[in-house]
Amino acid sequence: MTVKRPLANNHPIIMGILNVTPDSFSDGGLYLDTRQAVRRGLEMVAEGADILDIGGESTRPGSLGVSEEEEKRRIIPVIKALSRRTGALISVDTRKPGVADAALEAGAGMLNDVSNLRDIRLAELVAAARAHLVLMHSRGTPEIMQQLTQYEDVVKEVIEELMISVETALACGVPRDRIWLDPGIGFAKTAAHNLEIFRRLEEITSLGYPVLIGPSRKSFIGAFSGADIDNRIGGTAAAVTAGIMKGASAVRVHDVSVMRQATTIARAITAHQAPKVGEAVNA
Ligand code: HH2
Repeated sequence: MTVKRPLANNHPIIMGILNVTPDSFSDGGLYLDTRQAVRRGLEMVAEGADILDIGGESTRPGSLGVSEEEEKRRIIPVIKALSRRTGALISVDTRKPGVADAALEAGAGMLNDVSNLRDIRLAELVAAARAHLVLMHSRGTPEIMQQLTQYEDVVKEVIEELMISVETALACGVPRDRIWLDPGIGFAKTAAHNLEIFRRLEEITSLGYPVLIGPSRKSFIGAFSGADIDNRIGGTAAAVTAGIMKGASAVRVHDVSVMRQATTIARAITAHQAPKVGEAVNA
C-alpha cells in the first residue's frame, strides 16, 4: 500500500487518538457511533494531526480486552472512511493479528502495537503491507501490567526489551526506516518510572529510530499534580514539550490543536535553525 502524506517533514508529528470503545480511560464512549468517530477523526486532521490512531480495545490498566470480531466491528468502518477522506496516515492500535490484517487491508498504513510484539505475526503482516510499525514497551497484558513494575534501571530495561522486538521486526522484513519506538508511558510503569523515562529520554531518542511518546491525560499527571482526568491538558502539554525537547519525533495525544502549538514552540526553541519570526508568524 502507499503511505500517505510524507512523515519526513520537519515539524513534530502529531498522532491524534481516536478510541472507538465504550471504556477507554479518557474518551471512552464518545465515538462508538461510526459517524461520530469519523467526524472526530476529520476534526483532528483539521486541527493538525498527521496520523490518526484508531483503537477498538481499551488497554487501560486492569482492562480485560474484547473479542477480535467486536474489535473489527468497531474500527474497520472508521478506518475505511477516514483513509478515503483524509490525507493523514491511519494507524491501527491493536495487539491482534486478525484485526491488524483487516485494518491494513482497509487502509491503515501503520500498526501501533502496545504489546511490544508478543505475536510475531504482527511484524509479518506489517512487512507484507509495507506499513509502519510502532513498537511500544509493555510487560504482560493490560490486566496485570501494573503488577510487573520491578526494574533495576527502568530506561536500560525498556531499551533492552524494545531492541529484542526491533531485531524480530527486522528479521520479519520490516524495513529499518519504518520502525518507531515508544517507551510506553503508563504501561507496566509506576508514576516515578514515567518521570524517569522523560528525564532520560535522550537515551532512547539517540538509538536511531523515531520515538513516539503517549503521555496524554495519563494518571502520572494526576499523581504529581492532583488534576483529575478531565483537567490534565496543562500537564500533558508540559510532558509533550519535555519529550520534543529531548528528541521525540512524535506525540500521541487527545487534544490535537493545543499539543500542536506546544510541539511547534518546543521544536522552534530547540531547532538548530529556528524559523525567523516573520516566517513563523506567516507559516
Ligand atoms: N497509550 C494508550 C494506548 N495506546 N500507544 C502508544 N504507542 N503509546 C501509548 O502511550 C499508548 C498507546 C493508552 O491510552 P488511551 O488510548 O487514551 O486509552 P485506552 O487504552 O483506555 O483506550
